[in-house]
Amino acid sequence: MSGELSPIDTAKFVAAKRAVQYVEDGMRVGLGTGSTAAWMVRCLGERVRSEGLKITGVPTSTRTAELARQVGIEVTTLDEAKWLDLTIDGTDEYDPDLCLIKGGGGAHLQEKIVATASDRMVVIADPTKGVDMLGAFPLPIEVIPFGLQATKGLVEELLAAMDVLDSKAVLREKGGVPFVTDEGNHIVDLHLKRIQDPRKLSMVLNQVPGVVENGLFIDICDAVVIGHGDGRVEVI
Ligand code: ABF
Repeated sequence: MSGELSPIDTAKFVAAKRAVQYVEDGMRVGLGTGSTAAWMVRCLGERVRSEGLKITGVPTSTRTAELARQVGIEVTTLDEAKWLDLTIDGTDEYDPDLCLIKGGGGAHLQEKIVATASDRMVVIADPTKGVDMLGAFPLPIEVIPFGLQATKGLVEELLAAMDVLDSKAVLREKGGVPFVTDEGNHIVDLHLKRIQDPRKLSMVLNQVPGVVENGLFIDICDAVVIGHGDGRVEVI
């Protein structure tokens, strides 16, 4: 299959194919969201079909749930599963400490809940996601609709107080209207360029009333499987 794919899709495919090898019979698996995670769901479905692998999947978005059902993966809820053996998900950025920025797809709240309710989290990525310091990718925060503009203003004041210079908070839109998450909330993207202390920023952002969750994943990711366009795979 990888012969017909573009280099970037080959990278995503080989990372996904390698990561699903961590899945064992009987596992409860968190299924991530995004194009790389979609390759993982397809590869996992192939293992279910060809090996009779018996797993249950907990999706992190409605689109992942639909794809999982299409490829024959038994889908359940996190409440049904109670706890997960492994979560495999994509990312927007990873740094040398395996801290992540996620949420480009608008699903980071469910992704963080599922990932933290798992014994292990494995991230799959192409090399473009690797950075020396997080922040080039805008950091998504999920915000409830009530008082949205006030919350956005509070976040801007917080960033200024933290000397996060020339930062910008932008309400994410889709089709000219505010983007709506699976939970009916909105996303504000924080354009920060470089995040000196992601651990501290993650803690203080979630203290702002109205902020539900931010896209910084700190001490959650256990390994990153990096796929390359020439078919090589490395694990860090
Ligand atoms: C998802 O993977 C999101 O958190 C993140 O935005 C996305 C990356 O998407 P892709 O794999 O398409 O680059 O988990």
